[in-house]
Amino acid sequence: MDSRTLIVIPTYNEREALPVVVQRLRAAQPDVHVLVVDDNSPDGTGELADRMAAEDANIRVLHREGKGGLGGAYIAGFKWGIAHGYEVLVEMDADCSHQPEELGRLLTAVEDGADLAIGSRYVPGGKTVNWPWHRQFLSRGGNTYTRAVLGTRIHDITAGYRAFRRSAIERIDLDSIESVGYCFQVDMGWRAELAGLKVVEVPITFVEREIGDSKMDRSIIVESMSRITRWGLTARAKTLSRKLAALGR
Ligand SMILES: Nc1nc2c(ncn2[C@@H]2O[C@H](COP(=O)(O)OP(=O)(O)O)[C@@H](O)[C@H]2O)c(=O)[nH]1
Ligand SMILES: [Mg+2]
Repeated sequence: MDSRTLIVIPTYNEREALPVVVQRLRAAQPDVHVLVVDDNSPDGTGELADRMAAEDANIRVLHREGKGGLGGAYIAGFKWGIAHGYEVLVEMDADCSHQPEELGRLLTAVEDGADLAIGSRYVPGGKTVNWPWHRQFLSRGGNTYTRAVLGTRIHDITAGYRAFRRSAIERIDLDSIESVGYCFQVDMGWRAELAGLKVVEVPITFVEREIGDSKMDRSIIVESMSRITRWGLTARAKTLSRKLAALGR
């Protein structure tokens, strides 16, 4: 895949990490285009991204007013990508946790027919490197809980390294997404499954960042827990009322 592929990189205070990930990405996949979605980072990431874009025609920058969460940043980035005619839209963190050298695997999965390819830590061959135990615990626990509550078949539904076929995003109503934080990933994965799209998990090695700080915080966890629980209960109530209706017939 090529210049019809857009890599969306959301940034908040990633001044040191951004040039590294972009350089590795340019080396690994010289033809893809990059859209940095910056939320007015106080550390000047937005201005840095503008300078990078001025020197490289394949880099663009979307500036948002303030820290609005990962979900909103991706929705804005996807809308931009759809409007600009890209055929494949990729999610990638700025901190090199999603190794650009592994992007080819995701793109191949889409070429081979996946509507959504997820770079997964929890399928055979997938792993994490240097991730503190509490993050591993949270991630494993979050995925186990989500699988139990939503009944999803995806093993790493919180993963943020993903490639979407354009038509897959067009099938999902982005304007109806309320998830603000990292819960956006679960939201998109589940919606893709419910829409009957072909979701494929590709093993990746997730490497914890060496530069900058994590933006994960308690509010992100609380949002995920409450939304996922609500979605699960709503889905169950719907199934139950369908069954009751069938019994009464
Ligand atoms: N634009 C934008 N990017 C964000 C926001 N929150 C996190 N990010 C970016 O999302 C990516 C993942 O965040 P990170 O802190 O590495 O999360 P972690 O890997 O779960 O610890 C990074 O590129 C962050 O800069 C936000 O509110 N707005
Ligand atoms: Mg990270």
